[in-house]
Amino acid sequence: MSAFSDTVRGAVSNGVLLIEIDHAPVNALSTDVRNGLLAAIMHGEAATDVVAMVITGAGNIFIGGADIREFGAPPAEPVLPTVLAAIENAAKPVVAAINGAALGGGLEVALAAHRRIASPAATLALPEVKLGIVPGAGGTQRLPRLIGIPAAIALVATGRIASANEALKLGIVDRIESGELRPAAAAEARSLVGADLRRSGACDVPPARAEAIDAAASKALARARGQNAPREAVRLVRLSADTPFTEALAEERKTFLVLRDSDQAAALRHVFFAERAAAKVPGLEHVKPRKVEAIGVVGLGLMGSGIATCALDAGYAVIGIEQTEEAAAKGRNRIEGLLDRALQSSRIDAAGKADRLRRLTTGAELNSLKAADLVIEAVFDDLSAKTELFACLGNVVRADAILATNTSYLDPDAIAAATTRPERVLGLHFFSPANVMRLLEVVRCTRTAPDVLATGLAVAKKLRKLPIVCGVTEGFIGNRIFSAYRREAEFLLEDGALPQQVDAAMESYGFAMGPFAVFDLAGLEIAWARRKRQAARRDPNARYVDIPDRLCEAGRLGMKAGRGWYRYQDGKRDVDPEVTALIEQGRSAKGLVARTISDDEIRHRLLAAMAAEGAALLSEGVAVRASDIDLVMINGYGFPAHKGGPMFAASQAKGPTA
Ligand code: T1G
Repeated sequence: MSAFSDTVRGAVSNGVLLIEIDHAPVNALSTDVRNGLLAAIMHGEAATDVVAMVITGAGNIFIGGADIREFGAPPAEPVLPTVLAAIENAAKPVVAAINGAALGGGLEVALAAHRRIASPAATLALPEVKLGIVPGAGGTQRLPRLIGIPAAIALVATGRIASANEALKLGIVDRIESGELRPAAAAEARSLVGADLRRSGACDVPPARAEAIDAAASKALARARGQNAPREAVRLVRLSADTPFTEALAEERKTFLVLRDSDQAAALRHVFFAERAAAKVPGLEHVKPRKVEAIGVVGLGLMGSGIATCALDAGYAVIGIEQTEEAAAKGRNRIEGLLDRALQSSRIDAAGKADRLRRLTTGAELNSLKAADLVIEAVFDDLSAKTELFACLGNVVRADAILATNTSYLDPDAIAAATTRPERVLGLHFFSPANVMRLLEVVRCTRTAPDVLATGLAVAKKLRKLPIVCGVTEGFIGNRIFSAYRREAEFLLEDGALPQQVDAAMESYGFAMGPFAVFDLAGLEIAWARRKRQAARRDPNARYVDIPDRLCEAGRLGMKAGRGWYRYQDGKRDVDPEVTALIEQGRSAKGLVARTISDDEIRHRLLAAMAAEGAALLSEGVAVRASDIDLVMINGYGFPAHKGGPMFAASQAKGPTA
């Protein structure tokens, strides 16, 4: 193979130039790749022994997109649009052999080719909006020309990944090749020699009814709360209906460059790399995880049945245990219910459900956990119940089996101490619903052995969770920061704000729900019980707001009770003057006079409170890095991803928060 650059090489066989991009780990379109690709196309166009070309990727990825690491600097020549114009306008046929993920600029390369053949495992997407940008090399103009505007909006404005089959149905790819992809693509390219080549940019946009376009747009933007990129993506795709291709390309490029340098894009890039960094835990680089094939779940209530379901989804054998056979049967029904819901929404098929149920055993026989490599307890969050259980488990499970607790607030070291081998205990703190929420706090107890922690991380990855390692502290990372958020929100009430004002300020910042609405959703009784538990050891000099206690004493326990910080009727949330009165009574009882508090101050104080608690977690060594804290708050507590998380936001803050 001859080299067109350090990362692009090619070879001619039977008149077809096969161009291979080999830029580990994901064949990203770095400057060197763009240089090599352009050189290869120009060589192919000029070479007399070349009649057609095929572009493909080394390994099992086609092209992972533009090189995100280059986003900090101005784009270097040749920019991707230049390379794609050379591909699209080539006189000789160019076929894209999509051997794996074709994402962002990678799919744009394929769209510029004259034909696309995919392997069955290929995945295709324009995920740019997840990075706060829009496609910058024709994706918003070539895609609608192939699949129509509504379908293009559904993909570009959400960044959703399409499978090879779906891409074939939509018309993104022309064929799926389950045999040898490269020779098939070469044959396809040869078959196009002399034919009228289909250049996506020159295709007419298939007609679509205005209502269909509007429906696709509002559906795609429903969850885009405060994010600019999805809205811009819709605008650009709509443009393809009536704007000449070249003009629309220029508008797309301009928009891409503006968004690329925006705060939202910087925040989402931070999140992208934070997710990659989170899996790298200092000290575990060379530690081999233990083999886990069978997982035991003790307690099949709301959390336990969710945990069991996501373990089944990941391919594990699951042993579900309850105190009685009757309770175990109820637990099994819950799991079957979750699988039925997945079946109804086509996330699994009937065979998938049957396979999962085949791998599930349930009962009240603790001894059946002898077969488990890992046992996760999800029983009621009570210390004596958990220590008693762990003492039993320690005598039942194999010596090399790992024990995990799903506690949210209790001390996992105290739970571990109930077993004879605390080194094999760790915390696996799932978030509800456990089969849906990506976040998983992997708690390293004081005695947790390195390979036990490494196993926890490996299992989390297989469960398709986002594992964040944290040390032992009350509430771990998420709940500890959430407590600081709650505390400051309550201070704001005493100082002069009202729940609806605080919530509106945080919702305009980007949270789907403000703090008081979230407290009501979760129920006020849990925090109330914890405040009562902590009362005896609370620092008398520390500021304490007792208004929430008054609410709970008045039976206002939250949404489930029909009233909390708000009142709820027919699912609707309303301000309740009774709460305003309770807050005013709380202030006057302390001789406090309310003052006007701006929305800026509210946002500033709540974000600062979260960042300060995050800084404490870092200095205590509970969190490994600041970006882990950002990921916890984004994936577990609704912090808007396009703000980057509390630690990132604090690092960007230039005064009152917009
Ligand atoms: N650029 C630079 N580095 C990248 C990268 C990229 N596009 N994608 C991944 N990496 C790094 C990542 O940081 C990690 O590094 C390593 O590769 C493995 O990644 C013009 C402007 C491709 C599905 O949004 O979704 O194109 O931590 O752990 O699980 O319109 O990576 O080892 O040092 O994720 O096998 C659009 C992003 C860009 C796709 C592979 N593309 N990547 O998943 O590996 S914008 C994307 C992914 C664009 C154009 C616009 C995934 C993957 P390190 P990994 P993986």
